[in-house]
Parts: sequence; C-alpha cells; structure tokens
Amino acid sequence: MVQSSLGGLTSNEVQEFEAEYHHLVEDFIAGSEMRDIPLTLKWIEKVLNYNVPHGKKVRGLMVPMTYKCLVKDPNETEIKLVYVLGWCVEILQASSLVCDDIMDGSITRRGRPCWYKVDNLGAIAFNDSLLLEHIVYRILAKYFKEENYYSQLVDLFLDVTYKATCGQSLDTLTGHHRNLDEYTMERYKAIVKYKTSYYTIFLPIALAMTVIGIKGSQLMEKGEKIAMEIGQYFQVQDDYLDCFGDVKSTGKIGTDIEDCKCTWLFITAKDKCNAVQLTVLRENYGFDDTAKVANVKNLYNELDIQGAYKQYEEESYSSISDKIKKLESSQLEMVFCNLLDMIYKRNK
Ligand code: DMA
Ligand code: MG
Ligand code: MG
Ligand code: MG
Repeated sequence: MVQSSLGGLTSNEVQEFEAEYHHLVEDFIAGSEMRDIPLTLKWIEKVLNYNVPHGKKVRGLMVPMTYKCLVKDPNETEIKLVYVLGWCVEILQASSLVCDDIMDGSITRRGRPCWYKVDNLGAIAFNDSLLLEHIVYRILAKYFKEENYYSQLVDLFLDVTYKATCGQSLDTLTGHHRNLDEYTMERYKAIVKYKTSYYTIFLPIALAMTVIGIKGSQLMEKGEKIAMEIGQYFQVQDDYLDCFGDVKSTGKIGTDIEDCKCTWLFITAKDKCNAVQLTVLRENYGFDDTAKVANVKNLYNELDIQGAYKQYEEESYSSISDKIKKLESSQLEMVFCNLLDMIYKRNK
C-alpha cells in the first residue's frame, strides 16, 4: 500500500503517515473501554482494516500536506496529531463509502467486493458505517480532548458530515425520481458541493488550519470558494472514471448509468444531443440492463463526451490555477497547487 511522493510530501512522509494507521488501530482497540465485548472489538478491527487503509488516501494525505505548507517549523508532536486527523478523514470516508455502495448497488470498491457484499452482510453493513463514523469521534476525544481547539475539530467533522449526508440525499433522490428534466448543471453543482467538496477538499485543509490556529479568517473564506471548485473538478473526474475508467485502476465497477445518476457526463451529453439522440438517451438511461447501458455508452462516444471531458479537464485546471494565483497568500497558494497536482489527470 506504499505510495510514492504526493503533493509535495516526500515518500518518507507518506510512509510515516501510512505507518500511523497501524498504531492508531492498535491503540484504539487496546484502549477501548468495552473489554467486556471482545467479539465486537474484533469485529471493529475487521471493519476498519477492510474499509479504511486500501484507498488512494488522497484526502488523508491532504492534512499533513497542508500542515507542511503552512508551518515553517513543524514539531514532531503536532505532526503525529496531523497524521491522526488525516486518518480520521479516511475513516469518515470509509463510513460514507460503506453506505454509498449499499445505496448505489455497487459491486466492487478498491478492487475488492464492497463491504456489504462480503460474507453476505447486506443491511448489517449499514451499522458498520455508523460504527466507522462514531470511531472518528472516539479518536478525536482520545487524542485531542486536552487541546484548546478540540471543540472546533468536533464541530468541523459534524458540520462536514451533515453536509455530505445532505449531498448524498440530493444525489440519491435525484436518481430515484428519474425526472431527467431536473438534471441540470445547477442541480449537479449543488449535489457535488455537498456530497463531495466539503469533506474531500475543505475538511482536510480546515483541519490542518485548526491545529495551527488559523480560524474564521479571511484566508479560510477565500479558501472555501476554491475548495468548492476543486471539489467539482474532483467529482467530474469521478463521474468520468465511473464510465470510462479502467476498473484495474479505479477498483470499482461503474453504476452511474444504471442508477440514473445526475452526472457531468449525462448533462454534457444531454446538452449536445439532437432530437433523435435525446430520445435514445431518455429511453436507455437509468436501467439495470446491459444492452441499454451499452446504448448510452455508444451515444456518449458518438457525442465525443471523452473529448469534452479532456477539454473540461484542461479548462478547469487552468481556471483554478489562475484563481489560486490571485490568492493573497503564498502559503495557501502552495496548498492549493499541491492539492491540484495530487488529483490532476488522476486515473483512480
Ligand atoms: C460519492 O459519490 C460521494 C460520497 C459522499 C461517498 P459516488 O457515488 O460517485 O462515489 P463512488 O464513485 O466512489 O461510488
Ligand atoms: Mg457510489
Ligand atoms: Mg453515490
Ligand atoms: Mg462515482
């Protein structure tokens, strides 16, 4: 699971971050107050180890990356705390994904069966998603209770989780209602802002800033807007990879077309369609039917959606880069540039 250097972090720092995961889980299990239910503790360990450490870790790594950019003279104790927060973001992500895969009816995640598919867990996995979410707050209490910014950390996680849950609601209900007329760029932006941007981009940066003691500042306000834009770029990539990515790299079999999701690909296609193509799209989009899914993919190819995506990727990268350059903080500029480089042209 070792990754090469990422976003200005050395490969040594990435390895340190990865190693922290094992200490964290060991300490968490060993220090649990629930010694009387060893079976559950074993289960928690299994849930964590299956769902948390096997991803890209891009969100988790953003916390130490931001810290490193903003602090001239980092100290060991704080770096360790920053790694712990990075893993808290990864645990929150795991909690969301366990639920997301149930709702989206996905089959694989990170190259293996989705958790709810393991040992026929089905709806039991829903509680494991809750377990993962609660573990974040147990870890925060364990490592940060005495810090003067403890309540800010808790508020941040609660706020961002609430937003992501609202985003997931909008995402899944939009797909459930299947009213394709509602699938607009405006709806897409709203879904993505809430379901992705806050917890993927804003949260890791805000966490590092909270440790450093930057709060409620103009810096944060300026940062939030760019974070939303990078979040959108990140989700457009995710939508693209769902349909056109290589499963060997993404580790997940796409489900967006079957699930009738309001994706960037769909909106872009809808915009480019003539009347006949629009009928094809309407008649084939949103069914769990291999032939219909293939018809949608053929239409995407006919409309050169991959070309439109490449163009979006370039334009988005340069427009975000321009906005980053206009930030009046060289440190924050560095944070966002590193972040953009971490995800630019990603294939997983
Ligand atoms: C996922 O959106 C968003 C959250 C909050 C987990 P998605 O269903 O497109 O993600 P994925 O493609 O990873 O299933
Ligand atoms: Mg999904
Ligand atoms: Mg989803
Ligand atoms: Mg997706």
